[in-house]
Amino acid sequence: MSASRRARVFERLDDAVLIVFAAPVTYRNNDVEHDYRQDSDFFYLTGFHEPDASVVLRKVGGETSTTLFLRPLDPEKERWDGPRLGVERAVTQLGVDEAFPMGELSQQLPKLLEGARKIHHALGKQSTQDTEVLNALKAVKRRARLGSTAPHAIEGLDSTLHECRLRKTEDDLEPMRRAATISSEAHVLAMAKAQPGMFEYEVEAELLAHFRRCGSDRVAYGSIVGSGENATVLHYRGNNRQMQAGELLLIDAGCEFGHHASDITRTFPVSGTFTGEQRALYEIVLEAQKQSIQATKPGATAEVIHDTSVRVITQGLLDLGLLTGTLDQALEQKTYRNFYMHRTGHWIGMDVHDVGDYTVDGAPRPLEPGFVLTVEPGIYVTEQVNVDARWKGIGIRIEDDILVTPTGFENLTAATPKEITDIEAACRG
Ligand SMILES: [Mn+2]
Repeated sequence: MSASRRARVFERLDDAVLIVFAAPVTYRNNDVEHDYRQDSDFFYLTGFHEPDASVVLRKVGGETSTTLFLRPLDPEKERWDGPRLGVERAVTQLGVDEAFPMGELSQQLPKLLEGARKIHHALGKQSTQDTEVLNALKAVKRRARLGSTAPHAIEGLDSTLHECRLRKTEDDLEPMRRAATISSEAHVLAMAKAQPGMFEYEVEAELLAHFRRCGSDRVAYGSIVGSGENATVLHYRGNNRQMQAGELLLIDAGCEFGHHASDITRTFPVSGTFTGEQRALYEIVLEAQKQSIQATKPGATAEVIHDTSVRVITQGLLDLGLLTGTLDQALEQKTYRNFYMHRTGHWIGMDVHDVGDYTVDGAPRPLEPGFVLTVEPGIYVTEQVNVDARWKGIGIRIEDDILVTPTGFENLTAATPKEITDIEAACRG
């Protein structure tokens, strides 16, 4: 799998060397580490879970090679932290051409850079990594005076590796579908479990338990479980309020499976039945989301998808009297932003906010088969907005993960109920 991924990256290299480092270990306090999660770029190229490693893809004169640097075996440390792959096994197990101990990177990297015109490296991400690359460049430049060629530019990973990650293949879609299924089930479970009087964290616990029970490694991002007015806080993280009868509960939660993310938002009534106001706003968001999903196809842009939602939401708010004036005025003056202030989606893949440029030559990027993006319009009526009190404190978002196919789209998270009758049925359990 990593070999075919590397092959696609090599197609985008031209007399260049691409360097990616494993995610560093970070500490919570003293010797207690934060949970380790491999860097997605590194994992894409290697399928390798260990920290303190680096991979170098070199393509010069049409010849390609992959060199991995990793921790050597260390029986004493392995007794504490578990087995390491080790240099000897790396070549056969990971299918790379060569492997060296990480300690030899500074010696080997200048040799790998020699003859290349360009370095692809995520400059500015980690200063220690930058130093490693710049020192190697300095070393090869010194040698260049003796006749060899040194790279004359450092470029990021956007035009090479990230273009590949943006285009999902079956190797990506299989874990993405699994993540989507697990997350979808968790949302259905949450709808059944949530009751007035429960705390938001009790619902969060149900989500997390289901993720882990299904073999998910971790959440793809911090879960948002926001009841009542908390649903209007876009990045609400407290998850500690007691839910009251008659309120809505907004859950934005998705698990990671096989290093791939899912991202689902659903909003449902804690008591199991929408009130009139909740229903009226919910139907607008649902219609906006459906129309935006329908607009998803090759050649369309994230801009078109966003504008579709904005138009439906603005018209809906005008119809209910939450906005005034004509549709054109409200769109022109952007008054809808008091209720809908975020974008309608983002790329999703190994990372929940995945890599990939959103514009090409300054223009919105046309979608291609294999792109996966979220479609997640919402309406949020905070206490500050000048509307009738009965609308206040209602926050609604509906989010699915949409794969662009040759003929249109496939909704990877379609199994999660979102029609009002289906949601109310799921709330009854
Ligand atoms: Mn999202």
